[in-house]
Amino acid sequence: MSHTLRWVLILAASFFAVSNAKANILNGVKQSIRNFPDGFMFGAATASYQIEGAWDADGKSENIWDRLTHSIPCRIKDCSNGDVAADSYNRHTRDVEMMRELGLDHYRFSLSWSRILPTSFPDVINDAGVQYYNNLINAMLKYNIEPMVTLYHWDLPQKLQEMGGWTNPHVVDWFADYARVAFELFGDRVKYWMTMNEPHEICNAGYGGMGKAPQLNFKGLADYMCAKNLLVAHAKAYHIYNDEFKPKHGGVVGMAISAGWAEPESEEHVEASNEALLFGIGQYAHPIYTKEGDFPQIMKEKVAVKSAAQGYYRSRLIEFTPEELDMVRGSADFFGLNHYTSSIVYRSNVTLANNEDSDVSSYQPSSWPTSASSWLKQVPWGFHKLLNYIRDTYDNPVVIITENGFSTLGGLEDDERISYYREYLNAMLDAIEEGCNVAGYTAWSLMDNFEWLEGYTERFGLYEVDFTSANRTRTPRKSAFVYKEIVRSRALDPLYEPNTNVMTIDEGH
Ligand code: GBH
Repeated sequence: MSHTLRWVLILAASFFAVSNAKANILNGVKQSIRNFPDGFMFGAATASYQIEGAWDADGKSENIWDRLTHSIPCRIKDCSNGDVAADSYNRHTRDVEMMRELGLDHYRFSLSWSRILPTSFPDVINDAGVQYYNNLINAMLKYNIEPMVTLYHWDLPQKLQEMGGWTNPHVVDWFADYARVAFELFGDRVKYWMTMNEPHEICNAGYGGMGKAPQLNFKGLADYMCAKNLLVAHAKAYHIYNDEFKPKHGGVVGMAISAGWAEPESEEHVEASNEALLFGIGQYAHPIYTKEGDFPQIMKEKVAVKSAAQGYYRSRLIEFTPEELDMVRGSADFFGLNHYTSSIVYRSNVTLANNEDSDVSSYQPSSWPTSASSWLKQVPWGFHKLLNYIRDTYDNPVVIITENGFSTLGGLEDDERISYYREYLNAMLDAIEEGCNVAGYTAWSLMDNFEWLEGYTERFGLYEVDFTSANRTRTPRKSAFVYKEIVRSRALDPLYEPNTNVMTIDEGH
């Protein structure tokens, strides 16, 4: 089936989302099987630095996570790093076998910029690095698994960081050149592209705070410079693909935006909830997915007023030029959504301290089921509300859930993860029934991996990885068997109990 045709069918299918009587998994009152729409795509995701290892193999150069983990080792909770990680650079055959076992329609992974372009620029293309991705992509296609590729999942070449990274406006061209190289190398086979993974984490955690490399910790300034440059870089890559590659390859380009749902504490905090969403998802989605484009109006006003009161000569939020605004507006074929959790928000005192711009505070009640990650609680109704918000705010775009998942401390019996997946998929089906245009779902993660500052202490994998074994043995968890059955049957059966003795390769793969 042609790619465009398949896309049209997915769109049509979501309008006729078939579903049996609503299953009530939460209360266990009525347990029934719910079907997913025809053409719905199931996948799993990873990211280069988190799984590949081979940090300096075959000509790869240093990136900002290599630098962070090597220069300040115990910045990472278990003093670990991604030098070897799950060793996927040497194990793509096993990785593809796992995808076949699960029966995945697609696999989302990211490219390592410094593995493909060791100088950061297109003057030197590292054949060995390219070969690794070719091997991976070709093996997937052989078994009918659609590659979904993220160009940038947080591992910026170190040299570019030393020139300011995402705060340097030239990053627009640096990224556009890298994107072009990737489209040229892999565009004949890769039809789904994401430019960035989670701009909010890149800019707000990496430049505004200490949550991610490069830990610049310059809130309200560096994060806003990053945000603007990153959006323009994304848009430039989008237009390169759209103008030069789409005509021959017919693929699609989007971004994976992270968003939690912000539930108002009470009626009087509805405005705070609205603002939390505009400062969160809106900061990055509004410029791309609304008709008017640009950062949300309320955000522009708030930052401008505070900046003036603080004595700055101009708003800390960097404005787009009219040309940039046009370039960014509409620069996506789909809405990639990474969603994990929700919080309760309330209006907090307006403050000028520490460049706090949103005047909203949040918390998660301790009664919400918790994971191994401090920030991640199981709140399926928040997913449902967020999907409806995206439908209403961004004119019902095609949404691909590009990440969703749950962490444990390890172990093969992961009933909490199973419960999380079932309840979130159930909430997603509610949203689809209500007209949300969700075309696919991607579990985070295919396998355990380097969980950034948490090292290997928090595990998100459907497959457990033994990081102490030389060959990084992968073993399916109970959740892998349950996910496999969901993908096989295209249905959610809350009572299904897997036989976890033997994992087989799915028919058709
Ligand atoms: C994703 O980000 C990443 O794309 C992926 O690489 C990662 O492995 C996966 O999630 C699991 O973490 O102030 O302490 O509450 C998730 C993004 C990370 C955003 C945690 C919110 C909360 C930090 N989220 N973060 S905290």
